[in-house]
Amino acid sequence: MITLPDLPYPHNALEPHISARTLEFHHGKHHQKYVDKANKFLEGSGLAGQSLEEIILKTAGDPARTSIFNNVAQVWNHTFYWQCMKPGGGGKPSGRVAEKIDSSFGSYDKFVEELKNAGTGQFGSGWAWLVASGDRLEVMKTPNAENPLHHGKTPLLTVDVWEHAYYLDYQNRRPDYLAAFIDELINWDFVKKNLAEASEKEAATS
Ligand code: MN3
Repeated sequence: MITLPDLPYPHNALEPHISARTLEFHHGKHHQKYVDKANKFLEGSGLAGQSLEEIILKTAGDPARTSIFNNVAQVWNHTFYWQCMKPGGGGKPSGRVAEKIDSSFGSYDKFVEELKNAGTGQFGSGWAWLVASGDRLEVMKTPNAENPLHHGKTPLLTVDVWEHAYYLDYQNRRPDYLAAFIDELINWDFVKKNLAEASEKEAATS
């Protein structure tokens, strides 16, 4: 059984940038519904009990298992997204993450521009990501439930650009939500941890 993980902070912790009401709906209704549907579709599939990552890799691109993929990937994506934010986060990172951003994008400002373009340029629902690909970092966007794992990339950071993530607080102003996410919310400690794990994995396989 897949279960809904707790939010890593209280519902009001990200105010005024993301309201308690948004998190109550987004976590308590949307994320919960993906969990419930994932469990329903996994029943009798032979995949129940495997890790979310394994199920994502095994069902991606399989038209017969779209419902499993969509719901399991959305469970994974949301669990990851909550951890990408913290109260008092955002702004320029430091240390190894900053070095990697500079060497991959040229500067922090270029990275911000790319992430904003990915987030606003994702037509309809989806996600914008910072990923590790080999020894470089890249920004990418994915539609709907897709995530970088089945594109052979390691997710480091994501921002949910489905309307349900920002509509109550920003209505149609997706760029304002993205700016608040980048300037006020990004949990760089989480990105740093993900980057360290990606580097270890890269070293072990090369
Ligand atoms: Mn969402």
